[in-house]
Amino acid sequence: MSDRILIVEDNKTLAKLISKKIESTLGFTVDVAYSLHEAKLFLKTYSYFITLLDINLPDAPNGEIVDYALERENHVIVLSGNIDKEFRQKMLQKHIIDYINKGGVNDINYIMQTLKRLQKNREHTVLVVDDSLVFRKQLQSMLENMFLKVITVAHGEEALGMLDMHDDISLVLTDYHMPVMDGLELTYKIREKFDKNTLGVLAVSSTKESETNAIFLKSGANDFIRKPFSKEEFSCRINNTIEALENIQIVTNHANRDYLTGLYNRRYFFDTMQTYQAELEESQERFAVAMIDIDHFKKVNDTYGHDVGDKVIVALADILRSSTSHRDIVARFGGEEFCVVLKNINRYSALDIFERIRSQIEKFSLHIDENTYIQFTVSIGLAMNSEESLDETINEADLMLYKAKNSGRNLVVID
Ligand code: GH3
Ligand code: MG
Ligand code: MG
Repeated sequence: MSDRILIVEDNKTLAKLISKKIESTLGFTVDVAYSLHEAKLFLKTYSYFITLLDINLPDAPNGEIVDYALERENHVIVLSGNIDKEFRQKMLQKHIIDYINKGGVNDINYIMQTLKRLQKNREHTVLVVDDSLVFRKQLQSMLENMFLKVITVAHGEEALGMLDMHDDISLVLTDYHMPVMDGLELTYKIREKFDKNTLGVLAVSSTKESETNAIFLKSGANDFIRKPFSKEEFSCRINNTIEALENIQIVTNHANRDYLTGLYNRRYFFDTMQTYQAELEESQERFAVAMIDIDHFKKVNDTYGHDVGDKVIVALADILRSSTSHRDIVARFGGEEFCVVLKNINRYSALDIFERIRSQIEKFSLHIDENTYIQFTVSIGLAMNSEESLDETINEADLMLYKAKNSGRNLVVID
């Protein structure tokens, strides 16, 4: 995907202002053209993430640039000083992403927000559920123009199947009237499995059914859109819902993760272990708990300073993360102490894995500057879960860690 943006705008001061802002805050490479003629040269040379197009140019006074860019499959945002309603509607009927007024400080901020939104949309997938092929295609095309990834299905049953198969779907956009399972029933079913903060549901209903919208919201939809809708309302509602989900994710991350390393914190560790242990009740699956502590860490701080000490902690976190699977749990309990749970594993393999981690850390050296490389070691106390409680297993691992420290450090000890 291209990371270039083209601005076509004959007001040089404005063009430079927008271009500077985009380059400094969003990191895109920006090309600026002052006329249709120049724009054509750029469009022939590069492919663009977005083109920002002024519709009144010296050699193209009536938006000719918009058609030219759209014909070549560019993503277009129109910049306009023209507030004529009819003209605006005419432009919005074309396959453009947005129609933005320009000139004011707020307008420039809006452009930046829009670009940021579109950039992040590339990470989201929307599941479109509609029994009408025509409507499905139309929604798909609008969403794809907003840089969202799209999966389409024709009814509710199929939608539930898709949600089971794809764990990267952010938003379900569902029609109300559908055969087999309608939008409401689908929303109920989705909410039995996925909560509102991790998977958004947007319902599309028609204007005639105003009470349906309330029922949709009560059954767990995040928002609804009434048919017929304008392209602008559609994209605002989609973007708002996705943005709300992202914000919840940010807050949740702050609450669950350790600020320095990005690893889970102690609180989240116990939360997620509770869920895991509930899942385990029936199965014979065993897990290993390791308490890991850096050896003589105080010396690192005393010799090189607290900042370097922090870098060592981060480096260790990275090693632990990269040498375990995404199903395992790696948490920072505090200070220079970490707890790692390996799921679905036996005693022999657990010991093998932690022995390898210990030895990898021993060989690792952290580059601080030209003359400074830091090496460090860890002691690891390991315990397998048994009939006992999680607390007891952790205590056992702690005891083994104590033994490792007393037996000379840089060791893995198992009960
Ligand atoms: P041992 O081998 O017995 O574990 O010795 P140690 O020096 O690693 O253990 P001790 O518990 O005596 O010291 C731990 C030190 O870790 C003391 C504390 O200042 C430092 N520390 C705790 N949290 C942080 C942190 O977030 N950053 C840095 N840089 N240091 C920290
Ligand atoms: Mg102009
Ligand atoms: Mg220590």
